Amino acid sequence: MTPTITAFENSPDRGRELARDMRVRWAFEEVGQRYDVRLVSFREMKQAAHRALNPFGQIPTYEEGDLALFETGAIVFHIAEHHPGLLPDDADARARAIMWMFAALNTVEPPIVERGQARFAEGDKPWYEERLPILDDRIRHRLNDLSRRLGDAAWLDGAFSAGDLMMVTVLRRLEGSGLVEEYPNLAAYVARGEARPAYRRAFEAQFAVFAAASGER
Ligand SMILES: N[C@@H](CCC(=O)N[C@@H](CS)C(=O)NCC(=O)O)C(=O)O
Repeated sequence: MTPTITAFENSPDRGRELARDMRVRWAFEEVGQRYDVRLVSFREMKQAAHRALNPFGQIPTYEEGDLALFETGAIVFHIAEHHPGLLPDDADARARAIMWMFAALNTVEPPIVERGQARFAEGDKPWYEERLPILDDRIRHRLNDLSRRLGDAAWLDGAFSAGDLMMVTVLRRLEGSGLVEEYPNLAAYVARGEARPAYRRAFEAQFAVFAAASGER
């Protein structure tokens, strides 16, 4: 059965690969699983039919037969568990790849989300300019440690895994901030992720939705 995910009908990021359906699309592309996409408007996302899939009224969601999932961590993990290619066979390496998925979502993403939300909700407030360096330093705190751990390695723990997929998409949310560029090994890590053919295919599919909605190419 072909799974169906939801995505923004008109993404506020203007097709810059930041909407979180990108993670799920990328995972599907890495494992070679076809998928369908149902586009939803902001209004639809907040209505009962969508909230039955995701009580928080967000995208993406995942449906396959009787199974409905929300949270990109859960969705990517589900895809990785059911297809070869995103989690190592060795039990310990597999546990570490899963650990990196959690690290991306629980330890690295929160300060990045806080920065984005501050710009959205407080960008026009007098304190915003003063607050921004504090938020940036919180992110640097995480990036310092991540950069040190990654060192010269291509990926976080041996071969590319769902942990890298999640970490790259989390770091991409810093696009335009200049923060990742302060760490050449992290910038190269993100670029390596973006250069993967599966990433490119996922991006093209996601961008096509934005281009069709906006008339851009
Ligand atoms: N923790 C959730 C976050 C989902 C999320 O924030 N989705 C955004 C799009 S990238 C959204 O739906 N935003 C609209 C809203 O929250 O109203 C996940 O990883 O799936």
